Amino acid sequence: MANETELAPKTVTKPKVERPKLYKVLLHNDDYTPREFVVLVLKVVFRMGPEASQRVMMTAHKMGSCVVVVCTKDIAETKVSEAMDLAKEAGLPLMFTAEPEE
Ligand code: TYC
Repeated sequence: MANETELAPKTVTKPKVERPKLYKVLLHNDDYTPREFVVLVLKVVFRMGPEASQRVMMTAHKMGSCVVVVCTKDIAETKVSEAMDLAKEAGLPLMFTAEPEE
């Protein structure tokens, strides 16, 4: 005869998985960077398609800034420095920043 006694664990541990804090990458408008250069950076660094990069560039142009992507702190900071490096190399004042999402 099989033993039907259920062996229940004395304690049940709830898995505590911390969600990583998310950061948004912002694109800032300026008066000097050509629109085509902004679109190029969005395509190359953020792997955005032609329509999305055009839309994000135009939003920053009209509103002053635009969220490009929301991701982990690590990725956000890497993307910002890659984008800023391209701008610096080209001698343009184009600005990207990363900040924690509320
Ligand atoms: N305002 C720039 C121009 O008129 C274009 C531009 C758009 C620059 C978006 C930065 O984030 C930016 N040439």
